[in-house]
Amino acid sequence: MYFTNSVLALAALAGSVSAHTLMNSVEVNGQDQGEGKSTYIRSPPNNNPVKDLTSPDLACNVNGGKPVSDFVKAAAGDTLAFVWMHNKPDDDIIAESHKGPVITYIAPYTDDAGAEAVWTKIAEDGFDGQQWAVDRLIANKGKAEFKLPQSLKAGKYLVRQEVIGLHEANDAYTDDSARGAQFYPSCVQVEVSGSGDAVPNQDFDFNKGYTYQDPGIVFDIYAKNKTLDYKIPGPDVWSAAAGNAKRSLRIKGRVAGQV
Ligand SMILES: [Cu+2]
Repeated sequence: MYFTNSVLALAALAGSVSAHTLMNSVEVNGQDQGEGKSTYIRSPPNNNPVKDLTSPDLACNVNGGKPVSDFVKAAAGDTLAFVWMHNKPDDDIIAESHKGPVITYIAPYTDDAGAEAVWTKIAEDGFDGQQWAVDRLIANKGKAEFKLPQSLKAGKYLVRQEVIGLHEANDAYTDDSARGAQFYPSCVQVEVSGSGDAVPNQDFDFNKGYTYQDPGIVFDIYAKNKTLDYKIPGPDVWSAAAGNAKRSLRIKGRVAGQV
């Protein structure tokens, strides 16, 4: 009895202090594809962040190298929404404190963990002068939308979306392992149809391209003058996805940052 109560109390405590996040499902043009955890999403075992930039888990999280059985089927040009949750669908999504960007990348399908130079950025959302991408994620019930490039070549891909929590990112993880930016990467297996011929070509490697010298990774969100200048980490959005970027709030953010 005592044991049971202690476990419940600990579980409640854990739930309140670790307000992390996890991807649960995908929508294609507004159509729910059903729960995707460990079905078409290479889901990690829990909602904990990755903080070590040298870890292969930075690419597709823990279990990232374990293929799952299904693929989301979508056509080039479709609008996808990746849907996040804190612990269960339609909950508070992620703690409001976890302010930061939401970034989406694509790579040719691989059975391995994706910890290599294979990634291309297809969407990003940062700070628009008033709100962070994470604020919008919460307001949008956990849905982060982006468009698959119309010209994207048909085939199997991994689509990786990450939420970055910057609430403790004024210290680098290497200087204080209790702090540092919190990365929540999640990789979805997607089979794309269409007649395009654009092949993602940025060859970005998270373990090399994300560094503790990057001002988008070691950043003080509480310094108001700095948030206007927040630079999202990683390469620019791929040219084939530029139309996608134009519809993103990031452009408003750039304007706000320049005013
Ligand atoms: Cu957290």
